[in-house]
Amino acid sequence: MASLYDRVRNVPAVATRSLLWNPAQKVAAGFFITQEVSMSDYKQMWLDLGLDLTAHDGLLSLLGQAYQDIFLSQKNRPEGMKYFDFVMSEVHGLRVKELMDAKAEGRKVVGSYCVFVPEELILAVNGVSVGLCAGAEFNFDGAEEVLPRNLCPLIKSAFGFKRGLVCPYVEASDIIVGENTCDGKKKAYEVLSPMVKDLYIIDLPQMKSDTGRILLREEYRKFMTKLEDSSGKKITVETLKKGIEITNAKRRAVKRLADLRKADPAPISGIDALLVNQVFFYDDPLRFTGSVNALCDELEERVKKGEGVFPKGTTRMLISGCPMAVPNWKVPFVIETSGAVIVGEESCVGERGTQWLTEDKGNTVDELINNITDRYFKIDCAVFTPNPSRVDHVKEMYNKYNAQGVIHYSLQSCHPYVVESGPVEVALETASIPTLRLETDYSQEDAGQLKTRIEAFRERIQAR
Ligand code: BJ8
Repeated sequence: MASLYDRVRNVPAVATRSLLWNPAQKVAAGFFITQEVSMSDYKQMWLDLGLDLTAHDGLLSLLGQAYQDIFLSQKNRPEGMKYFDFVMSEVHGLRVKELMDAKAEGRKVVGSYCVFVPEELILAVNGVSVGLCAGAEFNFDGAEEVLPRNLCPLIKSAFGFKRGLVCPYVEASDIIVGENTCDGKKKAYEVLSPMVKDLYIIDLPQMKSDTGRILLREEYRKFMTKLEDSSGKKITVETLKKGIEITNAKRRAVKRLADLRKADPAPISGIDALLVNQVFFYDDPLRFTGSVNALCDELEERVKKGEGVFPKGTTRMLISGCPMAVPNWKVPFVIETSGAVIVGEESCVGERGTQWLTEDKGNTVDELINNITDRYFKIDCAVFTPNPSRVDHVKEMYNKYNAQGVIHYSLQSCHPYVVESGPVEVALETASIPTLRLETDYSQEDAGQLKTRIEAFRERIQAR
């Protein structure tokens, strides 16, 4: 089967750029356009960033079609999702233009691949934090020229995008922050280093011990210095408190959204809620927070009226496992087209990444760094050993969201999550929580097989 990279090169010119909406569609979506940017402006921006325009146009076109099929074809979508449709329609356009404008004002764009990179610190130097492209099977041939074939698709995707010159975020980043988490990422950053202008690595502990916490705090202090040196701005109590406030507000908004999914019928589909959690990593934080809260206002009304996206009584699933970066929508789409609704994500693109707030009390930068360390040290990524709080969190979410089954999702060759999936399944099944373990990649080849297994799992739940 042709890879996404091969397919984008064969997209007819007339079909290109369908992901970018025209102005009338933007107005219809309720987006306030202060500045109209022409297509030729974008083209020049992408050229200036060094993108491969042919491959990039083809990629946008295919993503546009996928978006239409997966998101826009849903019934009973909340009106508030139009904002997120708009953001996605401009994810390589207007949002990148905003980043370029921020850079022109002297602000630093900081790209990353992990939720251990504290946005609070980036905001404290008036920087812009963005997640980098790693969610599609794009140019894996190019990635496999420098990486082993049997590596996690998320890492190969990051290299495929970079080497195929189609990710404007990685090209716009002044600093790319890597982290010593899994072995795959840790070693891949060594290979990435000569390909990007400024790669900074945060060392992370592997155990939740006292020394582990000290290491994390020292690493965050060093990262703070790196940001100060790069931006020429000193972090103060005031700027750091502001960064904490903005980041916490984002987290509160997505927690509010998560809470509304307790209702039956679910007021929003899992695939739309996942999209909101994905946009979390790209959008302007204040605008994002306002848009999520507006969506929640609407969902509250739906819950009061007993309205939902699927009929009351639809089988409720929780997803747990590896993060799903844009446009990794395969498994949620298969679940929600197999007679079930997803009511929560125990994932870094979901509650694992957002459940904790950062304490904002403190009179010194040092005290605030301690608060940031305390907050991030609670993240129960499977790279930690042992990692018992993750199972506790899955159980808690299962009860809180009135789920009926857990689908554990691992990416192939992701050793931390694949290995941990066994003990997680045992712990959940022992607690009478039906669990299905899936291991997949970014291709579409196993979609049919996944559907068969998910439908059988749903039937097993219904027969209880
Ligand atoms: S905190 S989950 S975002 S490391 S899927 S690259 S673990 S082999 S993405 Fe992650 Fe940070 Fe942990 Fe979250 Fe490695 Fe697994 Fe690939 Fe992964």
